[in-house]
Amino acid sequence: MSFPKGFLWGGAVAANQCEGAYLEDGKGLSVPDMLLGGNAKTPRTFLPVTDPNAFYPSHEAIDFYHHYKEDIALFAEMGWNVFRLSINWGRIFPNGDDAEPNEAGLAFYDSVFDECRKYNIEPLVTICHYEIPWAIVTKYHGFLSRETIDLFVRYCETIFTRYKDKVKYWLTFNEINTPLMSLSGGMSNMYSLGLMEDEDINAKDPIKLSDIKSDTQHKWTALHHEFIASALAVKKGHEINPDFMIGNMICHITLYPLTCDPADMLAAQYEDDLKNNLCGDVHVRGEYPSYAKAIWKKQGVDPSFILPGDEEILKEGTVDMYTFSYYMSNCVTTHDDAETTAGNMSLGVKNPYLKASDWGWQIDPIGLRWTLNKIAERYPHLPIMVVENGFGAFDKVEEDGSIHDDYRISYFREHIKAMGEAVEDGVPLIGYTTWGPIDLVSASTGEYAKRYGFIYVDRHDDGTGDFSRSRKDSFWWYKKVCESNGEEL
Ligand code: BGP
Repeated sequence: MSFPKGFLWGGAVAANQCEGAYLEDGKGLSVPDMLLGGNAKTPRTFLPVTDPNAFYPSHEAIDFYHHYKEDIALFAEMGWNVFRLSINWGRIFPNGDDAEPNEAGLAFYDSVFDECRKYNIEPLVTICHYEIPWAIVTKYHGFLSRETIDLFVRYCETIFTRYKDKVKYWLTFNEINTPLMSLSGGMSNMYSLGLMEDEDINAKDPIKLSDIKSDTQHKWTALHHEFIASALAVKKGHEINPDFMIGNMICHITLYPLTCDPADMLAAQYEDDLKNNLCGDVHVRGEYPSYAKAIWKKQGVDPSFILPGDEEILKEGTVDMYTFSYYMSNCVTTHDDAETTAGNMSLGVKNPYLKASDWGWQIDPIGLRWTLNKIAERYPHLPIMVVENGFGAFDKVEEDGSIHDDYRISYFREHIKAMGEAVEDGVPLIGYTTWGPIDLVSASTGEYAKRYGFIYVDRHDDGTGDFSRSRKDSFWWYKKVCESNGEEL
């Protein structure tokens, strides 16, 4: 494999899934702080923090807040030159609309970025990774309100100004398209848009995430407001530092027609446009694509949320790079007898040629090569980065403390090979950050047991564990990959 010189190799985490310290140094509550744990069979539930005996995994997570120096040293040992992390909005503006930012929160990320720089690791910062301050949900219903656009832009201006010499790469919203995925409904509306109805906000008993109510018109309205917020942020960022590279972030679940029935082909095209393409088209081209109107018509949506002036804002705030997460693919069919499968907030049809993880996510490295080519053709010359890819699995710790995760190595080997082939195909791929390089809390299930890391963390779903870190076999393997620029797989 020959990856371009200077290719970015590293890993990705989100603040709410690793930091813990959920109320420390002035941080306010954010959406994930309201979520209890679940597992592959039992869905996560939502309960506004009222129950002192309940276990909220994000409250302590893996305590990155107090272990970041040790963790970044381990990342450096693997030979990384990039680390994707998110800033937890609630550390900077605890209530979202505070008059002044929280200095302790700003100082924390100063230290994290300084630590990265010490090892020549470039931080890649997600500005909002499912971390909308809870007060913005209760007071403004998240991005349903246009006031939240201003709150977001002020938050961006604050961090862009503060870190303008420490951070070059930024992503506005993590997986902005998940509210358009079929399984997500209320769950990703809440996660992604901060959108909840009062009845759910005031729940006294745990609610299954899949039961959180969602309204289609509200969803599209809030999503439009995120597009506007993202475009304004890009514009503001470039005013503060013209060298900033600011990207979007799409959850790309590659979709194939199950059969060569033309009706399946058409259905797959519709689903692909809705779920994978629409958000990227708005971010990259600065306008809604032609097919958006047909989707809104089909879903009974009135696009009157597009106000005069919005179209200009979208045009002026197009992104500098396209980034996406890639874990799996799904099939689409119009035939009734197909076997369905769920994974990564999406419901799909099983692909008879693919195996799946213990959580049902279908493993498809060739799909990554296909997807990279598709994106490169759709948005010519735009730099592309794969900013999440990984394998959630149960790990077994041997008596001597070693962890032989060859299944994880083989998942990564095949996906990195596919990226190398895509580079040879001509795709302008500039970097790769694996998901959860250190074990952390799963977003969909809230588990610790669904482990992604090269680094094991002693922390478990019953709340036990001493947070100690240790290297899995995959740690040594990925170190070799990073140090050889992808040549040694
Ligand atoms: C993506 C999210 C991440 C992450 C990952 C793995 O959708 O951006 O936050 O968690 O998926 O998913 P899970 O944690 O549910 O296994």
